[in-house]
Parts: sequence; structure tokens; C-alpha cells
Amino acid sequence: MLVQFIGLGYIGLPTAAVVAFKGVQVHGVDINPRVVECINKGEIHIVEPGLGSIVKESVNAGYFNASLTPIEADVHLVVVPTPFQGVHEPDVSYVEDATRTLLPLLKPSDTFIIESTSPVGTTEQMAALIFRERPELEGEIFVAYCPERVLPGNVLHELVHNDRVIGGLDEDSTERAMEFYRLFVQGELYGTNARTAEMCKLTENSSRDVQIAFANELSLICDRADINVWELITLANRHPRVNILQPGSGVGGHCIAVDPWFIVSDYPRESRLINTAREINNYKAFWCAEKIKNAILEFRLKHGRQPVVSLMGLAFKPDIDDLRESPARYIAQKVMQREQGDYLVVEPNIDSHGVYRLTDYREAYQRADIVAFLVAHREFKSLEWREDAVLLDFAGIFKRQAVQGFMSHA
Ligand code: SAJ
Repeated sequence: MLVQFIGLGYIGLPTAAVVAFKGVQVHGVDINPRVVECINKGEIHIVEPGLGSIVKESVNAGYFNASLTPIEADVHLVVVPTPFQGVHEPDVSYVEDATRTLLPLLKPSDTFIIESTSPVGTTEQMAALIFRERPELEGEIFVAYCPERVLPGNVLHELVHNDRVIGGLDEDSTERAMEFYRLFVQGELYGTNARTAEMCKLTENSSRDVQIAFANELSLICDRADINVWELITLANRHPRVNILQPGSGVGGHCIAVDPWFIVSDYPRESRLINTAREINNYKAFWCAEKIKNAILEFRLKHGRQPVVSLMGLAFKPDIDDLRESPARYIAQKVMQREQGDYLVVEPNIDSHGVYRLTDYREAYQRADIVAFLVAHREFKSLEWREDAVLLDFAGIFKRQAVQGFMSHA
């Protein structure tokens, strides 16, 4: 069997490597020559624990190779990004381009699977495209959708152990796609149709977004009501049927901050809660930026000089190096573009940044008059509480000391 992956990014590369590591022949395709070159040397271009060694072994053993061009294969997987276009419209052009490059190579009995997060109906649309251009393949190939659901940082474990939802255009397609995933998935495989599988992915991430929005809304209320939101949530969660997530500086990443819009853009009248949750989570980042700006103004009025301001964290969530759609980075941009001042930017998970000069977290914490914790990185939790600075703890580093969702001293 020969398996072909179109897209060797955060999901395509680990999945391709896991399949190749099982001793299956894998051909990986990417449009970026540097990615292709890097993988063929047995190296990787993304940060993911454990990935480097299985890519190296699979490439060296001859099971995995990368290329700029697709070839004939038995199973084809499309694992490319689906970004926004315009305001909140999903852009499926990469999925369509990938499908088009495969068109001349498809042959009877092939299995064509889309993993890219996609609006409902995309798999049907791609099948229609294939059968319009290659009508002789109708009824001869198997077409399915199977969303990825792995957590960055724990990808290799979750690729194997998570349950998967697999939606074929017909029952034979579902069954064929399930046979493929049985090669490397130890979790349960659940068969359904393509539309339900597409919606399932969007639902999972929207569900988390709505739950985080509830926590963020509570943090805004508690800030006004003089209540420590962290303590409140801990106490409420002692109820056997309550499980509130954590507030933060907003919701980032390329999944949860993006996917709910795919539902809202197609079903705007029906998706009011999902839409509002997105707005609340985006607003939370704006609110944090405003709080920092106000603290700077207050400091100036009180002390007659510019404060030293430390912005702690740029990543989209704790303990990773990924800055995509990061609320922390948005806050840093917003604060620094408007207010003149002495800023120290901290991100312990990256060595350097194209725009900001990075400062060691201990030095930045000690030198600052105002400290804004934007991400709950583990390094920050080792810092001692400071009475002589203004601490804006949006990430819950000092949960017990916090009087409110954020706090202000000095
Ligand atoms: N966040 C909070 N409070 C919380 C939990 C998270 O503010 O209590 C924030 C994080 O700081 C981050 C954002 O939410 O900014 C998203 O982080 P995350 O850890 O919830 O999720 P991702 O984006 O890393 O991965 C998600 C996962 N989806 C779900 O948990 C439903 C993952 O399983 C998906 O595979 C991934 O999206 C994806 O690729 O779609």
C-alpha cells in the first residue's frame, strides 16, 4: 500500500510519520521546498515532542519521503490549512488546489480522505469536482472526511490513542477509510456521513470556545464585583455537575479561535451563542489591553514618570512556542503601538522574535513598575509575589493573592 499526504504541516507531518513508522510506504507532498528538503534529510521544521526521531527513523528506513509533486497512490490524504478570507469566511481554496493536483493521478479503488477542518459540505463539493473532471471515477473511488483532533504538544500520543470520527460519502467509503485508520489508531473509530463528520470537528472546537467564553465573562463580572474569579471557579467546580474552564487573556491558536466562524458564516441566524462566545473571547484580549493602558496612565499621573512595563508571554497558550492567533501578541501590539514607554517583552519558549527584543522573564519581572501576565507559562509560576509593583494577572499566576480577575497595587 502507498499512502500520500498533501500538506506536511502541524498535522500532516506527524500523521505521515506515524503511518510510515508502522512500515507503510508514505509519500508526503508540500509546496514549500525547504520543508521537503528538511524532511528528506530526516529533520523536521516544526516543534513537537518525539516527532524528530520517528521522522528520522522512517526516512532512513526508506518508508517516508517528501516531494513537491504528488504521485499515484492507494490512499490520498488532504491535510492543508483552511484559513479565513475577508472577515469570517472560510477559505477552502487550499483543499480545492490539493484536490485538483490529485485529479489526474486518481484511479479506481483509490481512497481520498480530507482531514483539513472544513465547512459543512466541503467533502461533497470536492467529490463533485472530481467526478465532473473524471466522470469515469464515479462509484469507483472512496471519498471520506476524517477530522484531526490532536492537541499540539501531545500530538504523537493523541494521534494513536484518540477516538476518530470518519464520515464517508457512502457506507463503502466510510468502511474503506476506517480500514486505513485502523493501521495506526488504537482509539475507537466511529463511522458516520461526511457532513456530520465535518460538523463534528467544528462542534468540538466551538464547544470549547463557548465554555472558555463563560469563564472569560465571569472574569469581567468578578472584576466589577470585587470577587477573585479563580477562587470563585474553584468553589463552583466543587459542585458535582459543574466544570468551568479557566479565564485568560483571550482565546488563540489556529483552531478554536477560527473554527466557530465556519459555523457562524454558514448559519448566522441559528448560531447566536457560538457567535457571541467568539466575540466575548476576542473582547477579553481588547479588555486586557485597555487595562494595561489605564494602569500606565494612572502610574504616570501618580509618579510623574513613564513606568517600566513587562508583558509576560506572547504564545497563544502556556508552555508552547506557537504565536498563531495569539491574544498575548495582540495585546502587546495594541499596548505598545499607542502608549510610549519602556516595555520589556518576555517569551521564554522562543529564542528571538522578528519584531520584539525579548527579555529574560526574571529580569523583566524585577525591573518592572507594571507587570501584565498574559500567558500562564510554567516559568512565571516560580516568581515571588511583588508588593511594590502593579500586577495585572490576566493568566492566573498568583491565583490566591488576586483580589479580582486582575489586581492593582503600588
Ligand atoms: N484556553 C483558555 N482557558 C482554558 C483553556 C484554554 O483561555 O481553560 C485558551 C488557551 O490559552 C488558548 C485557547 O484557549 O489560547 C485554545 O487552547 P486549547 O488548549 O483549548 O486548544 P488548542 O487550540 O491547542 O487545540 C484545540 C483542541 N480542541 C479541543 O480541545 C476541543 C484540539 O483537540 C484540536 O485538535 C485542536 O484545537 C485543532 O487542531 O482543532
